[in-house]
Amino acid sequence: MEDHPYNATQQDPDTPFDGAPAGGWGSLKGVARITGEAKPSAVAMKILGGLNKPGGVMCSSCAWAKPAKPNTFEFCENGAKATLWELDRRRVGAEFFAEHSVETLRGWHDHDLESSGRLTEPMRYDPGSGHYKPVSWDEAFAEIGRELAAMSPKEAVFYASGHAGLEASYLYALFARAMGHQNLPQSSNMCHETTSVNLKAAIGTPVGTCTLEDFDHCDTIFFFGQNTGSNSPRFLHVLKEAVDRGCKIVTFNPVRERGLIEFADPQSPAQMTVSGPTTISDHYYQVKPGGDIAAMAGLMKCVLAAEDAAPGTVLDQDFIAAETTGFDETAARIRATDWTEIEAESGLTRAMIEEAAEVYLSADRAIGIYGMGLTQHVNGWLNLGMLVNLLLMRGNIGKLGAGISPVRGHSNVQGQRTVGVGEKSAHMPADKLKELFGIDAPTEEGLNAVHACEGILDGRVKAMISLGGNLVRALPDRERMEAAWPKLRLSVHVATKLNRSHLAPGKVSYILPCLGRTDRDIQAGGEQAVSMEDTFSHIYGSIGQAEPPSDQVKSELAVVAGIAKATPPPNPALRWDEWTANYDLVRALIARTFPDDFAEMNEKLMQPGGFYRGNPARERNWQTDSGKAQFTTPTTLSALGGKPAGKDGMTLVTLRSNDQFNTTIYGFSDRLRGLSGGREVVLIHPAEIERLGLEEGQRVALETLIDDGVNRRVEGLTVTSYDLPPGCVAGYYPELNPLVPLSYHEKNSQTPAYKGTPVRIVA
Ligand SMILES: Nc1nc2c(c(=O)[nH]1)N[C@H]1C(S)=C(S)[C@@H](COP(=O)(O)OP(=O)(O)OC[C@H]3O[C@@H](n4cnc5c(=O)[nH]c(N)nc54)[C@H](O)[C@@H]3O)O[C@H]1N2
Ligand SMILES: Nc1nc2c(c(=O)[nH]1)N[C@H]1C(S)=C(S)[C@@H](COP(=O)(O)OP(=O)(O)OC[C@H]3O[C@@H](n4cnc5c(=O)[nH]c(N)nc54)[C@H](O)[C@@H]3O)O[C@H]1N2
Ligand SMILES: [Mo]
Repeated sequence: MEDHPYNATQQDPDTPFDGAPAGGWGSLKGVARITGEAKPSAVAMKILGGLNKPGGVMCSSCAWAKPAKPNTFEFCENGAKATLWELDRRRVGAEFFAEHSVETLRGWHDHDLESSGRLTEPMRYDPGSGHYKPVSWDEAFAEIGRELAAMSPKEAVFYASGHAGLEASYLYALFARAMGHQNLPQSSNMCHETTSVNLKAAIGTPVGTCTLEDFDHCDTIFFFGQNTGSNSPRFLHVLKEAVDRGCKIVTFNPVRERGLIEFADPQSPAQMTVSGPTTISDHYYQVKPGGDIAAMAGLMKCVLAAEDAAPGTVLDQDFIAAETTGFDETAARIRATDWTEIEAESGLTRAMIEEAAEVYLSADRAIGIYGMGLTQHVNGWLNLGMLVNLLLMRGNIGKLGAGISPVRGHSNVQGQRTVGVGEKSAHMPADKLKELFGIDAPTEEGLNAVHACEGILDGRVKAMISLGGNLVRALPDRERMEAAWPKLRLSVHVATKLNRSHLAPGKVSYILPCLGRTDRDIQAGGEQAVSMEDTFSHIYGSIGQAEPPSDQVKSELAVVAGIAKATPPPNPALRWDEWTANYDLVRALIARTFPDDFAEMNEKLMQPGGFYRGNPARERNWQTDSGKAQFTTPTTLSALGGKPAGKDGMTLVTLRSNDQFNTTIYGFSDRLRGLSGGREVVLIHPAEIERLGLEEGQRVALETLIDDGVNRRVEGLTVTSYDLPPGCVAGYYPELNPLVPLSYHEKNSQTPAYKGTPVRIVA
C-alpha cells in the first residue's frame, strides 16, 4: 500500500476511547464537515428533520426500521453522513474529467474520489486520450443497447448494490429476464446471502422472522457478530428501551464494540448530563473469530443439561415434536461434544458459557441477532444452523418477542431480492412474466457475485452493468479483479459519485449519473416516490426533496428503462416510457407479479411504520423441504475454512469503521473504537505483539496463508495494539480485500469469508 498522508494512526484526542459511548453529543458533532461545509444547508436540515418519517426521505444508509411513531430525530450520525454526502454541493462533470485522466484519478485515495462531488452528466471513456468525455443520453443508451444485443445474453451481468428503490430494481430484474438471462448478482452476495440460502433451508424463509414489535416483548437478546453502534445505530434506541424494561443482552464478538457496551441517547438530555450512559450488554464474550459454533454448542449443552435436571420444564417439547425435525440427532451430537473442545474452539471458558446459558434459560422469549460476524465465514451455514437450533429448542421462533433477526445492510438490499433481483428462477415467477409480458423466463440459473467474477477472470462475462456499488473495491481478491475488469467489452456504472470501479474501464465504458434518494424525482407524470423494504420486511415510500445536482441527471428507473428500451429486439409489452412517466404503474406491476407480498402496494405505500409483507416462519408455516423447521447437526465446531497454520498463523477479521459506508470513506476516524487518523493498520493484542516479536507502530505486511498459486499481500500496515482474542488480527475493509481469495467463501451461498481469512504478519 503506497504511502499516504492519511496513514498516521493515532488515538483520537477529541474522543478518547473510554469517554465516548455510542451516540451522545459526539455523534451529532461536525457531521457537515465531511462535505467541506461548516453546517448543513437549509434543505439538508429539512430533509434530516423528515428522515425516516412518513412522507419524508427514507435514509440511504442502513436497512433499520422506520417506526410508525418516530423519534424527534429519526436519524443517526451515519444516516446524517449518508444524507449530507449525497447532498454534496461539489460537482463532477465534463470539466473535472477533462482535467483529470483516468490514469491520474487511479492514484487518488477512495475518499478523495467520492468527495469530489456529485456526478452531473453522462460520460463515455475515450481510450485514445485516457479521459472520460461527455456524451448525450441518447448516444449512451443507443451504444449500450447495441453492445448488449450483439452478445449472447448469458455474457452480460447486471449487478445491483442494495440502494435503488423497488421500482427501478423490479424493472432491472425484468429487463435481464426479457433479454434472456438472470445474471443478477447483488451486494447481498457479499453480505447476507448466507442468510438467504441457509435460513431458507432451516426455517423456510430467506429473511428474518422478527418485527420491531418483538423488541417490546423479548426477555433476552443474544447478539452474534453485529456491530449496532457503527452499522445500525438507530437500533441502539430500541436496545436501550429493552434494557430499561429489564431485557438482558448477551453479546458474542471478538471485538469489544462500544455501542454494545454502553449507549448515551443523543435525544435524551438526561442521558447526556445526569444519569450517564446505559449499559447495554449484561454479558460480553470475546469469542474467537469463527468460534460461535462452539459457543452455541456449549449453550445447547447447557440447555440439555437443564432439561435432564428438571425433565419437561426446559425444552419446548410440544413445539419440537409438532414443528421441527432432526432434534434427536442434533441433541445426540451436542451431548457427545466435550467441553474441552468447545473451550478450545470458542476461546471462552465453560463458566462463561454457563453464565450466558443461565440468561437464555431464564427467558421466556429470546431473540437471536446476527450480522457479518456469522455470515462471512466458510461455515456460515452452520453458524446460522446453530443459532436456529438454539432458538428452536425453547420454541423461540414464531412467537411474539422471539425470533431470528439478521440485521441487513443496504437500505433496500432485502427488497431488491424480493422484487426479482437475484440469479435464481425462484426470485421472479415465470408464470407471471409470461402472463404480464409474454416473456419466456430463462430457466438456467444465473451468476452470483463470485461466479460473475470467475466469468470476468476467464473471459466468459463480457458486459457488467452496475446499478450502484463499487465492485472492484468491495469484492475479494481485489488485485486480480481490478486487473481483470478492463477485459470487459462493456462496463456501465449507474452512480451518484465517482469511485474506483469507474477507473477500470472496459473497451466500451460509461458512467451514468443518477438521482439519489434525497433528490426530487420529477417525470412526465409529475413528482415520483420510490420505495424500499427494511430488515423486518416492511415497505416504505420515500419522496426526495432536494434539487438534483444537474438537469442532466436521471432517476435510476429512467436509466434502466432507457437502456432497456434501446436494447433490441423491441417488445411492445414492455412499456418503458409509460413506466418512467409514472412509477405507480410499476408498483401495480410489482403487486401483480408478487401478489402475496405487494397487494395494493400503491394504496399502502405511505402507511406510517411501513406495510408488512409478512413472513411464513413467523406464523410457524415452515416452507422447507420437510415442511418443518429443521435442526442442523454440527459437523465441525469451527466456522473457519481452515486453521491458520504455524506459530505465526493468524485469522484476519475485516472491519468497518463508523466513518465509512462500505467502500465510501467519509473520514479517517473510528471514534467508537477509539482509533483515528489512518486505516492502514493491523490491530492485534499487545501480548500477541510480544509473542510475535513485533513492536507497536512498526510497519508490516500481511500475507494470505492459502496456497493456490496466487501471492496475496498488503504492505504498509501499522501494528496497532488492540483488545482482541489471541490468534487473530483485524483491519479495515476495503483496504485489506486483496488478502481474501475469491474461492474462500461460505459453502452453500458463496458469500466471501471476509471475517476468517488465514494470514501471517511479515515484518
Ligand atoms: N456506518 C456504517 N453502517 C453500515 C455499513 C457501513 O459500512 N458503515 N454497512 C452496511 C452494510 S452493507 C452491512 S452488511 C451492515 C454490516 O454490519 P455488521 O453486520 O455489523 O458487519 P461488520 O461491521 O462487518 O461486522 C460485524 C461484527 O462482527 C464481528 N465479528 C467478526 N468476526 C466474528 C466472528 O467470528 N464471530 C462473531 N460473533 N463476531 C465476529 C466484528 O467484530 C464486528 O463487530 O452494516 C450496514 N451499515
Ligand atoms: N473485506 C470485506 N469486504 C466486504 C465486506 C466486509 O465486511 N469485508 N462487506 C461486504 C458487504 S456486506 C457489502 S454489502 C459489499 C458492498 O459493496 P457495494 O454495494 O458494491 O459497495 P458500496 O460501497 O455500498 O457502493 C458505493 C457506491 O455506490 C454508489 N451509490 C451511492 N448511492 C447510490 C445511489 O443512490 N444510486 C446509485 N446508483 N449508486 C449509488 C456510489 O457511486 C458509491 O461509490 O461489500 C462487501 N465487501
Ligand atoms: Mo452488506
